[in-house]
Amino acid sequence: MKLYFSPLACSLASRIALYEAGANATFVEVDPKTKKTSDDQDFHEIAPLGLVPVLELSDGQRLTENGAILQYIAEAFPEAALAPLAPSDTLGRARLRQWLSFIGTELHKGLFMPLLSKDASDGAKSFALSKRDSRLDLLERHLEGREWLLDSFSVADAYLYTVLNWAMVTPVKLSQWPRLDAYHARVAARPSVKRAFSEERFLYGKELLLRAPRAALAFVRA
Ligand SMILES: N[C@@H](CCC(=O)N[C@@H](CS)C(=O)NCC(=O)O)C(=O)O
Repeated sequence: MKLYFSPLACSLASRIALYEAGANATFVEVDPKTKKTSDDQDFHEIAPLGLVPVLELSDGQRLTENGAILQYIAEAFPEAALAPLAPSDTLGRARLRQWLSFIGTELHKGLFMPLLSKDASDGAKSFALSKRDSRLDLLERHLEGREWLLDSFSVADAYLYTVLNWAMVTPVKLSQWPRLDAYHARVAARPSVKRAFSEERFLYGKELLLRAPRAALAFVRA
């Protein structure tokens, strides 16, 4: 398998899932600005919208959309137990999809994307911010007495961890939601997550150094 990714973007969730699964995977970096890949392809030829992640399978077929890729990895490596998979567990399987949809729509695109985008207007940013408390309050309530979104660690946790990382560069202060903050730290402590994060943080810092050396210095110090 080959994962097309950009450092610290939502594709980090797929990298975490691949590490958790022990998958034999390679990784191709996509420059989000030029859309060139680290193996010198035009990423638009691979993904028409130019969005990571893309997972390329051994027969060359490609999958897009984080939610679909994460479920694919969980199903391709059942021994890693990254999702409820039993055919009889209809509700468990639906709960996984529920959380993946919530993270993808309410958090990734609804809350964080406008806050992170240089192109979003102030109006778009404040509209997104108006959704912050209700969405994070919901997670805070859900995490009462729970370690993970489902009964055990799943690909949904990899995705939620990834979008919560973006809080540090937005007006979302996780310390206001103590259970969510502790949950974020709990996911961050998993060996697969530590490895994925430190690899991508390094690549992100490298990119930043080329483009904005001052910002890179601040990033390294943070
Ligand atoms: N619907 C897609 C969205 C993916 C997405 O937004 N990817 C971002 C990184 S988090 C991206 O590639 N952005 C580059 C761009 O907007 O040009 C999914 O869920 O996979």
